[in-house]
Amino acid sequence: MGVVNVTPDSFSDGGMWFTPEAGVAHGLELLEQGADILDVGGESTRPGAERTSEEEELRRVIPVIRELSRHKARISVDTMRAAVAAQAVEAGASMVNDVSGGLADADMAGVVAAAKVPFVVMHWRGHSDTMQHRASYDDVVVDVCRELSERVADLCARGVGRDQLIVDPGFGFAKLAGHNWSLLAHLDAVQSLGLPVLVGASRKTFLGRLGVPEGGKPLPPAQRDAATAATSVIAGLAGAWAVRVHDVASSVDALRVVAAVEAAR
Ligand code: PMM
Repeated sequence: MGVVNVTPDSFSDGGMWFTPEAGVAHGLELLEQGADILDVGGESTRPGAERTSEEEELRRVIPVIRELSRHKARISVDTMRAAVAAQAVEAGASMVNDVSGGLADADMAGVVAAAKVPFVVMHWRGHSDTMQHRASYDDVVVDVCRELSERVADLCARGVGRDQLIVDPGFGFAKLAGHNWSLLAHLDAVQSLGLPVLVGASRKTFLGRLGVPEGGKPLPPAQRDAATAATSVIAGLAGAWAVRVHDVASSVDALRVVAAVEAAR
């Protein structure tokens, strides 16, 4: 899954693909590199970010989705808003990726149930302006799996089919570096929820801190792609359904290695 952020302020590539034309061109480039799905988002969720208005989010994502879907791309919309999800599906998206797992907008479950499209349920504890205050766990792996299964039960009770759901442990969302490493080390626990698993570790700060002395500045996001590809290998070996990445080419290569090794077992 290749990331198309149509935002001025995403932490990893903010502003680079902000016009509709740039967003579409970037999406096409990711398809060339081997992406199976394009995840189009119009609201930054970096730690500390404030919310984008619904009107602005729609203005950003709908033209890009409409144009990319004319190129037969499989498109997911990265949104926490039911109205954006509904209009994105009308414009050609065939999947909804909600970092709040349906918690941010009470109408999301109904929209997804009616649209009958796959729905990514990410582990989430609150909006970006406050989420890092909520990074407290007894056992991060146990707690994240429990909270994800509660979301799954709630969504199913609201009419979403279990077969529509994909789960994501939410790297970097209400997580400190140690929490992210524990989750990456125990993806098998997330797999044991019995649903497809999406891993979104790409370019996140915990990767940029590797090899940097305590208190030093993390590597800039664009220099985290080799580390990201390593997380794609870990995800692939754990049996993840997909990885959500900014640099598609390096993760496609990494996953080809995993596939070749699996075939040789
Ligand atoms: N991370 C970001 C945005 N959307 N969606 C899912 N399912 N999982 C993630 O980990 C995730 C996401 C933030 O990263 P970005 O600003 O680079 O898009």
